[in-house]
Parts: sequence; C-alpha cells; structure tokens
Amino acid sequence: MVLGALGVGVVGILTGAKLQELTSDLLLPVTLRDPTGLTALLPLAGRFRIYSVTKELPSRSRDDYQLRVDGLVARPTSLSYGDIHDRLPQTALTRDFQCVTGWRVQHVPWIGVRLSDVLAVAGVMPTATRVVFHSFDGTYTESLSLEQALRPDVLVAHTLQGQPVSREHGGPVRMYVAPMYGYKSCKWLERIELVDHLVGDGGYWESRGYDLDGWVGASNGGHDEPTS
Ligand SMILES: Nc1nc2c(c(=O)[nH]1)N[C@H]1C(S)=C(S)[C@@H](COP(=O)(O)O)O[C@H]1N2
Ligand SMILES: [Mo]
Repeated sequence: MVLGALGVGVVGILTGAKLQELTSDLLLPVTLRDPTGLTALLPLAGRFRIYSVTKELPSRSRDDYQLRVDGLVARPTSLSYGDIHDRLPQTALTRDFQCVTGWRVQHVPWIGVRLSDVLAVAGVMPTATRVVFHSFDGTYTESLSLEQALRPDVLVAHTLQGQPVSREHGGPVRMYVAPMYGYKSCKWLERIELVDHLVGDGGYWESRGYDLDGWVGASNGGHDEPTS
C-alpha cells in the first residue's frame, strides 16, 4: 500500500505541535550548543566515525528508495522517500551520539519520522512484541522491544546535522535510537518487521557479545528502565 491511499488517517496524525518542536530545535543558536567553543577545537573529539560491517558502502538513490513495514501488521506498507521526508509528521531531536568503542559526538541534530508514527501507518497487530530492522547492506540487523520502539526519541531519520543523511552515514534513511548506543541505530534501513519473538540474539552486534538493550544513560535524555 502506498501512503497516498491512506488519506484521512495520515492527515489525522499531522500536528502543529510537532512542527513547532522542529522549528524551535533548529533555531537553537550554535553558541548554545557549544557555549565555550572549545569542543570544536579538539582534533578527534566530536567527529563521527563511519562504520560498515560490509566491505562496500551500500548505495540507494532517493528515487529508488522504499521502506517496507511488514510482518505482524494490519496493513503491510511501503513508504517512499517522499512519504518519509514530506508526508509523515516530522520530529527533530538533538542528542549526543555515542559508540560503545568510546567516541562520542555531542548535540547532534536529527530530523525524521518517529518510528511510532511509521508503525501507526501499518497498524501493529496485538500479537507483535518486537521490531526488527533490516539494512540493504544485506547483513546488518537490529531490533527493539515494541515498548522501546514506541518511545518518542526513536526516529526513522532522513536528516543529520542539517544535511540529508549521506550514503556514509546510512542514507537515504537510517534509524536513530537516541537513548541507546550507536549500534542500535541501523544504517541503510530498508525493512521494518514486526515479530512475536526474539529473532536470534536480536542483532548483528548482539551475536558478537553486545547487550540487547543498549541504553546510554542519563546523558542522552535518560530512560525509565533498568539496564539488563
Ligand atoms: N548497517 C549498519 N548499521 C550500523 C553499523 C553498521 O556497521 N552497519 N554500525 C553501527 C554502529 S556500531 C555505530 S556506532 C553507528 C555508526 O554510525 P555512523 O557510521 O553514521 O557514524 O552505526 C550503527 N549502525
Ligand atoms: Mo558503534
């Protein structure tokens, strides 16, 4: 199903409040994000590393891009880049980005659609308990519990630091799971699958020893659940 066919349902979830949040976040002056200006002077601090577990960086044009939402949903859905960028409600978030290997980028602004808004389009069936993310690199997977997936700080992201998410960073569309370490945010996202069980260990890095729940902690907006 394409988004246009949904008509009234989609209009119903577009709200002025979300656009306001977007505007005010983007208008935050740079000086407020880095009051001393010192962060920018440290050579390696504040820089993203580019990660891919596959040899080549995958590539997909915005025109060819489709995000499938399937599994235990009422309406298996395919969203275009335009659906994600223009037709679904937009949410902006500014948080630190942190990798378990120790690097961290502070105050990174993202724009995208809340995963909860994407899931609402497809209609999650009552039997679903987990959400699996598939990358078009053909290898990487990640997952969240349904409760984690419905948090307001979990985005299907198209914009990073004011620019379209680049190929290196997992564009045209990637996950951004703000309260968790970077490995929970699947790059080159092509499919969101609703399931009723833990699939394997829960993800690529989970199979290599990382925690299933990758909470960063209070520095990233905090969370209400204990780390398991
Ligand atoms: N498909 C895919 N997604 C991925 C990864 C990857 O190798 N492949 N690495 C993860 C890890 S460990 C981190 S820290 C972030 C890094 O995002 P970046 O490459 O945009 O800095 O992406 C995460 N998502
Ligand atoms: Mo990472």
